[in-house]
Amino acid sequence: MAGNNKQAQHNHRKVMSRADLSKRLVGKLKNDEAVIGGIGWTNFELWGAGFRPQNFYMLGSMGLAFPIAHGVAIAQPNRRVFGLEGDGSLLMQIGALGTIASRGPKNLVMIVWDNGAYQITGGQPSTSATVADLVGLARASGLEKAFWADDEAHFDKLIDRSLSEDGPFFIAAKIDSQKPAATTHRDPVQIRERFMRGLGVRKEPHAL
Ligand SMILES: Cc1ncc(C[n+]2csc(CCOP(=O)(O)OP(=O)(O)O)c2C)c(N)n1
Repeated sequence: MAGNNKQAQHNHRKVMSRADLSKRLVGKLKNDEAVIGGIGWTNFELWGAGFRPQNFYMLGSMGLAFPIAHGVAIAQPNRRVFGLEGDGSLLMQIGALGTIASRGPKNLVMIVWDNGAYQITGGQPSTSATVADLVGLARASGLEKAFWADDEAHFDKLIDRSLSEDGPFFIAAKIDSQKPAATTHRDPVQIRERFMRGLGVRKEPHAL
């Protein structure tokens, strides 16, 4: 059956390391690009790839990395803005893709780490483990530049494209369930203040 073939193809994509891909991404950021890290292990791995004042580490709420990144992209159109999200979080807030596509911010790049699970809460399977194709959902929401990363070299190329071409871009990678080595320092006020100063919107000296 065609459906089964499609599912088989979807599930045989190369599984990569989120730690490795997070480091590859951060290593390419040379122009103070903003990065919004979604809840869960996405966030921990972004923290582990090295603190940057242009990073915002989302704590507690699923599915807000892309909406927040969208807002930052609109507010600062000359800055490239990345949103990183887990599959479970994206699936919870899938309508955000259509909103973003209809607005079409050229400087926004969305990246999904798809481990097919709600890993941080115990590894319950998400629908992307079996039937839901996240790139298919993105395309159907109106995002034309939506791609699966076939392997690490392809991921690098897609990031290069997203840094030099108009977006919005949507890049998804199948990743393993390796536990991150680091944990985000949980201080929401400090995270917010550092981010605002990192983006140049808070100028006055602050105690943090
Ligand atoms: C609205 C809401 N429901 C449930 C939770 C509990 N929760 C926190 S993280 C998480 C799983 C996130 O899954 P995913 O985005 O795929 O990231 P992963 O843990 O796999 O890195 C859940 C269920 C929450 N924080 N908010």
